[in-house]
Amino acid sequence: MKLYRAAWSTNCERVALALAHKRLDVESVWIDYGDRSLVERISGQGLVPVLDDAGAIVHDSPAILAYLDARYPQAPLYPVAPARRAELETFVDWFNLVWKRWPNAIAEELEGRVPPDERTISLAAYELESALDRFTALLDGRDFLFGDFSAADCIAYPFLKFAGHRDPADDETFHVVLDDHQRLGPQHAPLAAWIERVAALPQV
Ligand SMILES: N[C@@H](CCC(=O)N[C@@H](CS)C(=O)NCC(=O)O)C(=O)O
Repeated sequence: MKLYRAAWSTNCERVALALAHKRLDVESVWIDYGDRSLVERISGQGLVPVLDDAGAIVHDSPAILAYLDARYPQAPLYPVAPARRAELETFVDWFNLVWKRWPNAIAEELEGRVPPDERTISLAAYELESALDRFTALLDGRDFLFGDFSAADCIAYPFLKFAGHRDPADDETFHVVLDDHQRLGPQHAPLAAWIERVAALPQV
C-alpha cells in the first residue's frame, strides 16, 4: 500500500492517523507541491492524499477513510449501527462543507484581496471561535469526539490541533489562520486535552 502525501498537509494527516490506528503497513511517497505529475498520472487529479492499495486508487481524505474502514474493518473508524454511523457522517460533512469554509474564507482574503475585506474576516473569525465551544461540548464526558476514536477525530484533529500548537516552521497562511483564530480559554479544557490525546497517537 502506498500513500502519496505532502509536507504539512492536513488532509494527509487525516489518513496518516487512520492507517496507524488500523496498524496497516504503508509506504509513504512524498510529493512536492510544485510537481503534481505523479499524483495526476495515478489518480487523474492533483491533490493529495492519494492511496494506492494494490492498484485500487482512492483520493479525497474522507473517501480514503471510508475505503479503509470497508476494506480493513479491524480497529473501526465508523460505528456499525446505521444511526450512529449517519450521525458521524453528518459531522464529517459539516466539518468539510461548513466549518472549513471559515478558515478558507479568511485565508483567501489575506492572500487575495488588497486590502482584505475586514467584514468577511470578522464574520468567519467569529464562527471559528464559536465552533470551539461546540467541539468542547462534543467532548463532554468522553475522550474522543464521538466516544471511541473514530473518523471524526481523524477528520478534525489536523485542523483543530492549531488551537494547541503550530510548528513555527509551518508558515502556510491557512495554518497561521487556524492558529490565530482558535484561541482556547479555560472553558475549552476538554478540547485542549483532546488535542494532546490525539497528538500522542501514532501516525504512519
Ligand atoms: N478534499 C480533498 C482535498 C485535498 C487537498 O486540498 N489537499 C491539499 C493538501 S492538504 C493539496 O493537495 N493542496 C495543493 C493545492 O491545493 O495546490 C481531501 O480531503 O483529500
